[in-house]
Amino acid sequence: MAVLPIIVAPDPRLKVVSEPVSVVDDGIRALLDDMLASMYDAVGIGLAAIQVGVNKRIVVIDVVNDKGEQGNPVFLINPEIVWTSDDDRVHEEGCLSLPEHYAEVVRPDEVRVTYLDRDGEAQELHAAGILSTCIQHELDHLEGILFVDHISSMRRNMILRKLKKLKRQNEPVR
Ligand code: GNR
Ligand code: NI
Repeated sequence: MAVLPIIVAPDPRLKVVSEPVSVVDDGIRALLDDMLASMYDAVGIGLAAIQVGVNKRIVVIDVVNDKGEQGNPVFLINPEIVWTSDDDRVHEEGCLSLPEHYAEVVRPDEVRVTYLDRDGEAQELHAAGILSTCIQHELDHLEGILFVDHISSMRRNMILRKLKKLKRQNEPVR
């Protein structure tokens, strides 16, 4: 297993629409394991493959339980939201590609999602609460969308400007 570097915005790679997986093979399973290791290393609850530079429709999620523990990972390949509730929920979101920035985002409260599991078997999942928010956040990544695309352009630009400045400061002097 390898811990892969996570791409930080602004970066054109985060805007790419990811491609469906045609066959769930050992290569995909190795990628899932690397993504999970990378997510735990970065202390996240979800990760989309595009965040480690792979434009495939693959997501790993492990939300914390009421004791703040992880250890129940879900692997979603070619996930599709097939139903959303009429009710919305608001959650303060973060993103490993927007480090140290948070904003409240409104999304449907509950979703049903179909996907292939790590054995390539078709599955369906009903999610509420933080799992629902996280699934929607990750599926956005597969379309090249970040949580800042759901907030005002003023707050989005402020966050992206700060991240851009940090990148500039971290660049070696030539
Ligand atoms: O670690 C993460 N926490 C989080 C909190 C609220 C809503 C969504 C998330 S996902 C995020 C990890 C990440 O960037 N996944 O793409
Ligand atoms: Ni994210």
